[in-house]
Amino acid sequence: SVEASIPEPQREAWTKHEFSGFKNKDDFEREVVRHVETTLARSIYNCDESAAYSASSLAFRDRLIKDWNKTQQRQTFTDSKRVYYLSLEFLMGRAFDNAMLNLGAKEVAKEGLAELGFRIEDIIGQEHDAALGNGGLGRLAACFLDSLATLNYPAWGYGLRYRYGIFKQEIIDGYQVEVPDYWLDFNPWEFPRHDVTVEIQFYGHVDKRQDENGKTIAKWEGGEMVTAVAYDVPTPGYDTPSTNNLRLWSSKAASGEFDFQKFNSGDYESSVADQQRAETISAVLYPNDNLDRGKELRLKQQYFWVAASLYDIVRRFKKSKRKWNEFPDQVAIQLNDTHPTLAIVELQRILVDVEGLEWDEAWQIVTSTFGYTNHTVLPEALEKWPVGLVQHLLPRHLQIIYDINLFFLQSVEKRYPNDRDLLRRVSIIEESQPKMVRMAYLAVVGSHKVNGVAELHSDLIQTTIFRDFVAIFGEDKFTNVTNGITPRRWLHQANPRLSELIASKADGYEFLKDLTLLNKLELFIDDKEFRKEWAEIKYANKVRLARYIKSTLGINVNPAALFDVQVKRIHEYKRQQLNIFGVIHRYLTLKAMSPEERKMQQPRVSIFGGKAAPGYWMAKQIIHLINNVGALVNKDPDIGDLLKVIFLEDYNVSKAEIITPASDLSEHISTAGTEASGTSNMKFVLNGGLIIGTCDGANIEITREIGQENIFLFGTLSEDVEDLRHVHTYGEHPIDPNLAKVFDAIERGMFGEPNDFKAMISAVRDHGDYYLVSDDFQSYIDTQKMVDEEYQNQEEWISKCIRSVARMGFFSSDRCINEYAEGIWNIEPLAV
Ligand code: F58
Repeated sequence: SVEASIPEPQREAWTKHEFSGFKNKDDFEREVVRHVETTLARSIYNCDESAAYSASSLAFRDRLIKDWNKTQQRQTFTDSKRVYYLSLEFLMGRAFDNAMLNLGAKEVAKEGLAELGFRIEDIIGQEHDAALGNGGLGRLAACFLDSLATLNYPAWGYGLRYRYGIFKQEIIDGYQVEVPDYWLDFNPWEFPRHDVTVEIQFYGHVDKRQDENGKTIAKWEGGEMVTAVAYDVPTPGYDTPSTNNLRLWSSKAASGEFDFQKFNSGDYESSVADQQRAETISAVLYPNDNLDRGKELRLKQQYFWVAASLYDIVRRFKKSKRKWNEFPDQVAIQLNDTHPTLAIVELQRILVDVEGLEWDEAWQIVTSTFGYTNHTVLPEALEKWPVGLVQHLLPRHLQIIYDINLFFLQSVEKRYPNDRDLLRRVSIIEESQPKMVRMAYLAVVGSHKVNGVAELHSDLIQTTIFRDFVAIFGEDKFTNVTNGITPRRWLHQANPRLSELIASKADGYEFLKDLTLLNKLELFIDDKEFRKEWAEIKYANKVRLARYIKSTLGINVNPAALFDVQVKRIHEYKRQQLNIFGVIHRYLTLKAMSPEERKMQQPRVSIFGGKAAPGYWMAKQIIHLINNVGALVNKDPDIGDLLKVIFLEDYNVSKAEIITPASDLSEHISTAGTEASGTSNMKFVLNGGLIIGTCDGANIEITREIGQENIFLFGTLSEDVEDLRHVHTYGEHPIDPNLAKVFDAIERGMFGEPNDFKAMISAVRDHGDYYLVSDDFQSYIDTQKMVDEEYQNQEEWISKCIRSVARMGFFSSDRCINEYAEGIWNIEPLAV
């Protein structure tokens, strides 16, 4: 047992005084008061909500770390295989509510806080989101951590501890303005490990020599050192003591780097500058989604994080005193997109240069260790780095990349002699001006499994960007793992009343651990009382969102109207422009009606939210147009409650928890073939909303699961997209007549200065309509019309919602993690 490892003379003292956290309301209150008085040095007289939040979360943190310790000890003791999830982004959102629910202690905390004079909702509202991610990819990593712990898998996440997460969005005069998100003022959820550090090297040169046996030895020398410091964030599972670790690295000047010489001679500025340069590495999250911009600092971030994580993983492995060839039996590493691809090169470097293994043996270990998940086929998002930049920053790594490429191309040449074009196509080095390292190819070559994130997407990568690699490595290397979401946060936490209602029909809360149990709801679809409660909960969630809209924007929306929501990053491929053009079309149609006709129409609130990358001008214009449309429509007396257009500022995880349960309809309308999966589509359906969407990403599997009668699909199919684009470029393509009317209204200045929206219109009319907005417009508005009609029949609508929820079991991130564990990582759960 773990305890037996404590030496006999000390065992009693250690075990007797073991901290066990709070067990009941009284204990909890005592812990809160203790933290208020000692950790925060305050008292009842100046304990405001912020202090109460700090103290309560510290009380929970203490409990988490207890379970964390147990989990880690057990993993070390059983020497079990672990998976390491490498992700540059973890979009965690708030931790307090989640910790309370996962530990099953929310009631205790609620009552305790009430006795201390606080409402738990107000305390939860004090927490700043941990927003270390851009969108879907980062949130997926967070859902995975929740599932890994819940399912008792031995797993660690590795990421960067950005001082600034994704920027805060303000809307000023209808435009997005970015404000820095400094979130670390007070963060009770992390444990700084000032003793866990790694020295990371950059720049310098490589010295190649022969040793006494004639073997070439490469030495990477000189350059600059930066220190990585570990910060640990315990991540609890639901209804299990299993608590995994998320280790985030922070950069600081290497010890000795702070130049005392300069400091003593009075050159404070340059000695401080060195320090700041080191700290810059982990300072900010790059705010682009689905766009790769080759900035040196970004490459520095990647190597810094990858090198620190691998050092840590290898250090842990070496403690076990096993042979190197057992490494893949102990360690699985998953690359969340290509951002950590340098890990492949770094592990090869450690094994060959530092540990002295032969190249082939090392490469065998490396390729058995890594798995790579692809999240996009958009060409502009595929990572490439200029060879010159890699050479400068990581000279040894570039040599290794060239060797990996050489051996790979030799093996291809052997199987396909004289196919020079194939070699050019699959080379890790693109022979362009300047030459580029293709990170996705490196990731494919260096991993044993490559997966896409939804069926359509996995098929597409195998037939487009990785087609040649499928031929070379065989189909078995490529697989699909459809994304999922954690029902703990996205149902139980975001929609507690619905979760409770479901529990009352599904024999308790077991469905939160086995989401397929939702199918028990099918039995109650016709149960009058149940349907009534269901409808009441949806209405209450809409009232909550309406209040939020009122308090932030001062606009009254009618909770009885159909709430139509599109919240996600703003991007042309996600087609918020199609949505807002549709809204304008609706407005023009309503305006043209007589008052009697208008009375027959279904009232609607169109709700948008999402951030545009700061450098993405077109996305910012889309936000501007949405706001200008809202400004006109929302105060038009002819229209009243028939149509409201809302842009919610600063969409993030905690706001998603309010918005998602309040939708009747949500929009997932990307051009077919562009959205790898989407995950908010799953969240909305799980919360009893229907969706309007294209045949893209996970929408297709959602349709398969819930039935096509329960989803509003429209638009071009992915297999027809390329042909249409071809026609746009080389043939005639008249604009859809209804869309032409919308453009006309914009150009007449109905929504402000028409010049502002010229580029948006031109993209469709004059520049080939790459995203097929005009092609899909008529089917989009026809489908929206069907939505209006079907919504009028509330009984039928509610049936569809319930039936959909009942069939959503497949989309739990637990199912998804089990697939990775079995098909890619080969790891087993380890109960604590
Ligand atoms: C998203 N990618 C996909 N990338 O767009 C979405 O379809 C999918 O559901 C999700 O991943 C999870 O698989 C995404 O969010 C980014 O934000 C990257 C950030 C770093 C730069 C490149 C894009």
